Amino acid sequence: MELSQQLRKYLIMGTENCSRNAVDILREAIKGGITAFQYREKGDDSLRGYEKLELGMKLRKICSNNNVLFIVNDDPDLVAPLKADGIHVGQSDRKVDLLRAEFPDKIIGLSVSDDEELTKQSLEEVDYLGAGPIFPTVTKRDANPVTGTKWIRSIKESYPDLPLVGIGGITEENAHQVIEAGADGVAVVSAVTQAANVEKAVRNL
Ligand code: TZP
Ligand code: MG
Repeated sequence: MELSQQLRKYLIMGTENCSRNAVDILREAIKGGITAFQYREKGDDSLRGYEKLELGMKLRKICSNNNVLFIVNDDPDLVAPLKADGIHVGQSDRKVDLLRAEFPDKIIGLSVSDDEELTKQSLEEVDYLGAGPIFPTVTKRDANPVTGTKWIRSIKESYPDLPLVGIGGITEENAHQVIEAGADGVAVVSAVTQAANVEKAVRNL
């Protein structure tokens, strides 16, 4: 399957985003039809060290068994032990050209939040972009200003062949706007992790 198709319904989460067992949430989300998963163990109360690796191994296995892409957020040291399909980084994380040298065959995703960030790194080394926050979000405390869906259209005009997912404040109600603007997929945290019925929430996206 093309990467752009595999990024269609992209769940991102770590324990801080979950008010119950992350393993259960991932299983339910897979039943609902997510195509990709990002292990983003981030924040003051997040797991570290062996515990982070241990949960990652459980989530990785579930993804492998269900043909769901497994991407690790901003932790190069976890890529090999988890046999991750790729790594996703933000602007202040390890630079993509260094990552590419380290991981020639892995998927590399980069977060961008404005036009300037699109020019700061070599996008030839990037397999997909995560653009946003498209809408207001409460999940990322240090999020940059919202971009709106128009920006997706503008990125796609400049980089038509680079797969792109929208992120930030995406819900069952507004996901269609992100796709209509030209995104290949939607990346969500709270719309799925906080849903009363996770499986249904994914289906409705
Ligand atoms: N990057 C930009 S917005 C965001 C991240 C990780 C958080 C998205 O969370 P939610 O709950 O889907 O708005
Ligand atoms: Mg980061």
